[in-house]
Amino acid sequence: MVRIMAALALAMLFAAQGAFAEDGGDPLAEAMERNPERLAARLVDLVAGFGGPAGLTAAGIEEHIALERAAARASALRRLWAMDLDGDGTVLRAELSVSQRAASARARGRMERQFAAADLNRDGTLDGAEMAAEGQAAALAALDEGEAALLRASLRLDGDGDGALTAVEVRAALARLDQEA
Ligand SMILES: [Ca+2]
Ligand SMILES: [Ca+2]
Ligand SMILES: [Ca+2]
Repeated sequence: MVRIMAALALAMLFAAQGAFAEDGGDPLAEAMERNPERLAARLVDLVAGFGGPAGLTAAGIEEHIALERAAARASALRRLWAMDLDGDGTVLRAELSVSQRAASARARGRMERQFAAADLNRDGTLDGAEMAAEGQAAALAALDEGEAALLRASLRLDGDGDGALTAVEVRAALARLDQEA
């Protein structure tokens, strides 16, 4: 019974991988093919920045994704909150106007655009939920799901299978690619 379950689990895993490949959705293979040098530089930087003593683990990759997104979210929210002149958690069009008067000509247009994009229900006010949504959109624009999938998939280059990716393993994977080409 246990063996049947195991065989079933394996079959399901391969079926899932097959479906994944048919989508053309192997972000790692695509990135390696497109620009191997750039991918290697990116991954080696990531290993250096977020890797532990053994290398870059799945947890380290998630930390990197979360930090990148949080930084983008924070700067988007900071821009919006800077316009909340009375600090009540909403930005009225009147507050936008005062903020725009204090800004450079170039910034005025950008503020207008950001305000319009964030005002989802088009009532001329940004409420807390709209600002949070804008922050989340900025976070995903900084590091989208495709990029996150690529970074997560990079653990497949973990040559010794210890769950941690090292710079040596990244370079070895690219060297293998060179030999195959
Ligand atoms: Ca306000
Ligand atoms: Ca609104
Ligand atoms: Ca390893």
